[in-house]
Amino acid sequence: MPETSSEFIHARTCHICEANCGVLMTVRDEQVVSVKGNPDHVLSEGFICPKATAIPDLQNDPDRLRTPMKRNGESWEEISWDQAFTEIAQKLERVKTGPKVPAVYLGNPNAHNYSTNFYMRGFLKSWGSKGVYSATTLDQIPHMIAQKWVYGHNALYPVPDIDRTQLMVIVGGNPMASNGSIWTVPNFRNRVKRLQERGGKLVVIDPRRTETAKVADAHHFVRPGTDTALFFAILKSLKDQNLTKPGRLESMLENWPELLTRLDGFKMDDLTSHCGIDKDTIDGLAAELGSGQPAIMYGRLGVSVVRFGTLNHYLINMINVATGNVDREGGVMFPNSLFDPVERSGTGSYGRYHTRLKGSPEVLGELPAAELAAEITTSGDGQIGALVTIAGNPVLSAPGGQHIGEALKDLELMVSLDMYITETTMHADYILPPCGPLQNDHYNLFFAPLSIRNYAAYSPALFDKKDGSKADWEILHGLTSAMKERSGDSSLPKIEPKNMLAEIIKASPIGVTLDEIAKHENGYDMGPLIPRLPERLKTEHRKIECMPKPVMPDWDAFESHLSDAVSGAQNDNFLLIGRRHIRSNNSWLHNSRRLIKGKDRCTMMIHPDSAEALGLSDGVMAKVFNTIGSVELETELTEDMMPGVISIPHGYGHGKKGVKLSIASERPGVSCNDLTDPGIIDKLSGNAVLNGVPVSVERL
Ligand SMILES: Nc1nc2c(c(=O)[nH]1)N[C@H]1C(S)=C(S)[C@@H](COP(=O)(O)OP(=O)(O)OC[C@H]3O[C@@H](n4cnc5c(=O)[nH]c(N)nc54)[C@H](O)[C@@H]3O)O[C@H]1N2
Ligand SMILES: Nc1nc2c(c(=O)[nH]1)N[C@H]1C(S)=C(S)[C@@H](COP(=O)(O)OP(=O)(O)OC[C@H]3O[C@@H](n4cnc5c(=O)[nH]c(N)nc54)[C@H](O)[C@@H]3O)O[C@H]1N2
Ligand code: SF4
Ligand SMILES: [Mo]
Repeated sequence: MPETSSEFIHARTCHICEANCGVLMTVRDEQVVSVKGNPDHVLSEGFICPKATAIPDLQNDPDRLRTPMKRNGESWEEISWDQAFTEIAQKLERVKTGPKVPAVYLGNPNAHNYSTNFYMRGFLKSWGSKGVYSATTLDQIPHMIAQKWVYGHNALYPVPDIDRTQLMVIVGGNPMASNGSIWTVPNFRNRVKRLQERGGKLVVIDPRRTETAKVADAHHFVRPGTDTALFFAILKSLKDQNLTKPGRLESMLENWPELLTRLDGFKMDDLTSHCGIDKDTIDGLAAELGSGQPAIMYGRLGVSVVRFGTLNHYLINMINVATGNVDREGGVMFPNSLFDPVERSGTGSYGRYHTRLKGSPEVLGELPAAELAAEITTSGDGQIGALVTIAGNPVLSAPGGQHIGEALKDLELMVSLDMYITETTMHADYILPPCGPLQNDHYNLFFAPLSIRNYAAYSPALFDKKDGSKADWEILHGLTSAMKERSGDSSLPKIEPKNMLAEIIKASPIGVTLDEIAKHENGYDMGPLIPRLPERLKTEHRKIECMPKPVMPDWDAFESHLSDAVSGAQNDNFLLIGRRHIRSNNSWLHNSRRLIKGKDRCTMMIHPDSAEALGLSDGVMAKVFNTIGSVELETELTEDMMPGVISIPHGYGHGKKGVKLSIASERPGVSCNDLTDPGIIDKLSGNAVLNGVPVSVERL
């Protein structure tokens, strides 16, 4: 409640991560003076993490750009929006008349900004790029393509119904730090407590004893990059123990017996020795998953950004099918969202065109970000000459990022929509900064289809844009209009995204308006998830496909990989994995003093036994290297690491000359993506391989 006439409470959704928590901001004299969790929010129940308290820091950060910037040699010049749009359109046209082509890189924050997306398609068309390189191919495209092949649509996300399950198995995810991913599950910690209070269990499988493993009932180490063997072993064990019980799904399955038969090709011993989890443990897990109770197998980044990422997600879905836990309360379920990507868009393309150099297929319109550097630097027809990056930082986020940084210097035109001069945008010719986060409104457009309840939330902007700033969508509108004008096309109408959203919601069969939703400051709750199959299936035969043909080449490839691994000698290399911290978000929250305080987080975690063999002790500088690159950073000894594995977080490396992040560069850290290999991808999806990377370690 307002205490003085100029003080009020502003309720909004935190836009930083997928949890979409409800926050309450006390605003006094046009300044946010406190940020708290909204106790009445239907999903987050009062929970927030420290990142939400940094939203005002982002709004007020003096390093945040307020006007368009044009490069002038080594320095930057402030220019007007009109000048920026006109010059960019002109220069793009020049590139297009030459032999080179324009390209696009889309970063993660685009998913958190509903309005940008309404202007994206038109922009991409005018910019003239075939497909986009994106953070999706550093992340979740294996989920999306597995869903397309199994359920018939890339947006049919099977969401863990944690509030009604009895067993949750998390493989390669750390929601205690990440707050959940492809799974909008705010207040994860308390949901786990409630699961445990009702006699249920959380099991974590991860090469690090993570924050999530520490609140779990059981944790098992797995050798990085070998979970495919684990998933096959669980399926095989379910079969051998007579526990495959799809139940009500039975009549919806296509090629189910064929899948079960093909499992006979594996020897259990090979599978268990490859992943490093013994047969008893696997049989025990299978018995619990297949006991008939509501149970969930869920995998995230640790099993996505690996060589067999798509095969992994297909197998996870098959385990949930085998135990009858797809489309079941307490299993994985399909949310019902007002903006329904399943009904509104096609099922997504695959292989309509291929990358020029490596011939990787376009997947849902996306191209592997791992291949971006080579596509810029390798001459020939189709070489990239102009690039726009929208809310992305591939130099720190993509494999072999240092090579992307070098490649960006070769571009004839580079434009970045970003509010900071980062490791990536420092190479741009123009940086176009969006308004501050509190000048945007918010709607959970992409996260409703991933949420643990059917719900919607709209929050208005807190501050206006009288300061002359533009939202991302307005920048896209300005650029598109300028490009259209130059090519003699009619101009682009400027429609408020909120109005477009209102139309979409009005058209939904649920029968509610955006105005109505906006009145619900605590979120508009439409209840728990409900069973929706078979009606929702979009495969041609309207069944769940258990042996999708496009997956099979990697099934075969895994079989030969497994036999090589089993017969081959162990090498002395370490395997590098990543990690996330609750006070950080990818590469871009390191400029908030309150978030970076405490000890340095960009360290190399290693097990004491592994360290001893190398003469490394706590705090000592180590060199980590391979054929891709080399970094030097502090050692952090911890029994939480699996021996033979090291962990370095991504998103650091702010020490490059030209970066303007004054707080972040005080403790810049190093980029683990200077070590990840752009030459290896998940073949089916084009996704990067960022975990399980072979490296050598030395004491400095
Ligand atoms: N080794 C390793 N690498 C990884 C990962 C890993 O686990 N390990 N994780 C991968 C994953 S999952 C992802 S999603 C990618 C992320 O990859 P990217 O999306 O390329 O990187 P971010 O660090 O999220 O960069 C976001 C950029 O957008 C800017 N930004 C923030 N908000 C806005 C906004 O509202 N508008 C605009 N225009 N700009 C904005 C920020 O300043 C920042 O420069 O990284 C991947 N890289
Ligand atoms: N605080 C914070 N929250 C975030 C982000 C952030 O940067 N910081 N980023 C957001 C983004 S873009 C995303 S995509 C999500 C990611 O969300 P999560 O996937 O939950 O987050 P990660 O911490 O990357 O978890 C991956 C886990 O996989 C483990 N792992 C690594 N390799 C392997 C392997 O081979 N096998 C197995 N089984 N496990 C392995 C790692 O040790 C790690 O614990 O988080 C989102 N939320
Ligand atoms: S978990 Fe933290 S960053 Fe994510 S939405 Fe909630 S408050 Fe924001
Ligand atoms: Mo991500």
